[in-house]
Amino acid sequence: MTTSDKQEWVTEGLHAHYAQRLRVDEMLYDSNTEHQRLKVFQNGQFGRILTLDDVVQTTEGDNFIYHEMLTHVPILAHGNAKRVLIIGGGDGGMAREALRHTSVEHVTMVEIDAGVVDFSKEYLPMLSDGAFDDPRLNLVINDGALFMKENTEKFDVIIVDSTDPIGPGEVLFTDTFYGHAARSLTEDGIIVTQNGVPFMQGDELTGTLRAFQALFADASCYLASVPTYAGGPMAFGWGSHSDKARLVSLEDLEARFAAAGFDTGYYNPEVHKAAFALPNYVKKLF
Ligand code: AG3
Repeated sequence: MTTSDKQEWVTEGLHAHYAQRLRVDEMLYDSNTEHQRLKVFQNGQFGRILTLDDVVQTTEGDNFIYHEMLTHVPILAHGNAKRVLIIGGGDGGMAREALRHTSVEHVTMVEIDAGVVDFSKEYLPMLSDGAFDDPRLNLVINDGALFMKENTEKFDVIIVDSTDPIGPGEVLFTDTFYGHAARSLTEDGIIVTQNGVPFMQGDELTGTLRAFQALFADASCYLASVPTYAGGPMAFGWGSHSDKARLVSLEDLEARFAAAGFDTGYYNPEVHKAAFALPNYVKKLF
């Protein structure tokens, strides 16, 4: 057999009329967990890739964009975030970025699938990069919606690092879940959510932001392009009981980022401010 005969690809099954295909240089893991079909494979462009039900969740190469934008934007906009809640995020990338802030005292991470955490530790250790060993991290294996419903703690920042609203992730897009989350935020707290690529999945953003408009004084979204979430920039939902954090000045962000004292691959205060500039096709979705 020649090499080309052996070429193997993963075709993403997320959209009805469009697909991306990723070359599998080596399949490292392929099995069913209790909740989902999980694959980890090596790709020449993106490094290690994690898929759930053949939808790309994260890659070694481009995860920094997604994880930095869902952590540093709300944490630095808040300015004094001590308690952070991550819903989902079993690969540990979100915890890694949240814990870079020495001002963050406590991160609770609620992941439904213990299998994702175990396999990520083994096959994607660069994703968590030690986060699972940080004493400030409290890892809870539970259904995020159930956790949120029963939660009595208040958080400064809530990050919903979900899959798309198919399968186990669906409950994380409901009004009920967002209602419980709104009640779990401090007065100046912020919730951010992953809302897919609005050009391809406009309903995802519309659904979340309609719910946010009913629950929060400030409901908006911001954008970043993540290469493996193909189809244009991805949208992140933003909800807060006050617009103070969203309207933070560039000067304040610069001072806070300098004080935070760590380096990033994507985030900087100018990108932070610019991410809230929305093209009309996105504005029209909510
Ligand atoms: N969670 C977001 C996956 C979104 C995939 N959606 C898409 N391609 N439109 C990623 C988890 C990383 N911690």
